[in-house]
Amino acid sequence: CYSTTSGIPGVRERTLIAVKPDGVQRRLVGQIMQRFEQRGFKLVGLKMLKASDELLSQHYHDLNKKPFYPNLLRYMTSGPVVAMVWEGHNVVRTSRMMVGDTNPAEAHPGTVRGDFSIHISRNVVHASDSVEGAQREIQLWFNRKELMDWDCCDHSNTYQV
Ligand code: IDP
Ligand code: MG
Repeated sequence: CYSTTSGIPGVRERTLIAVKPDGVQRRLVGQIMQRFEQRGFKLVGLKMLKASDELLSQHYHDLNKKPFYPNLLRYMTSGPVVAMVWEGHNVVRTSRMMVGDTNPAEAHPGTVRGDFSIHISRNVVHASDSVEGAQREIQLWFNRKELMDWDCCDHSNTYQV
C-alpha cells in the first residue's frame, strides 16, 4: 500500500446512491454496485432499509407538490431500498452521468437507467444531484457511525499521489 494522503481537491467528495425498490426486487444491486467499484469510487456507507414516509418527505422535499408525489411515495415504500455512500473525485457529477437521465426514455445506453429501465415511474436508482444536496441526503440516510473512513490500497492507481 502507498500513502493515501492526497492533495487532490475534491477527492473526499461523497454522494448518496440508492437502489430503489424495483432495482432490489429485480436483483440489480450487485450490478449497480459493480459499476461504481470498477469506476474507482470508494464505498463508505451501505445499508438496506425500508424507507419511512418521514425520511422520504425530507429526501424529496422539493417534490411534494408534484402530481406524481403520492405515487412516488408508494413506489419508494413498496419494499427495501439499498442506500450507499460513494466517495471520490467529482463523484456527484460522474455518478449522475453513470445513472443517466431521470426519464429512462432519455437515458443513454451504458447508464444504469438506460440499461435497466424503461419508464420514469420505475427508474431503478437514486443519485444526488449536487454536492450540497448530497451532504444533506447523506445526513438524512446515514448517521456518522455508519460512514467509514478507510484507505483504499489502490489509491495511487486511481489518483496521482
Ligand atoms: P432524479 O431522481 O433524476 O434526481 P428528480 O426530478 O429529483 O429526478 O425526481 C425524483 C424521482 O421522482 C425520480 O427519480 C422519479 O422516481 C420520480 N419522478 C420524477 N418525475 C416524475 C414523473 O414525471 N412521473 C413519475 N415519477 C417521477
Ligand atoms: Mg433528484
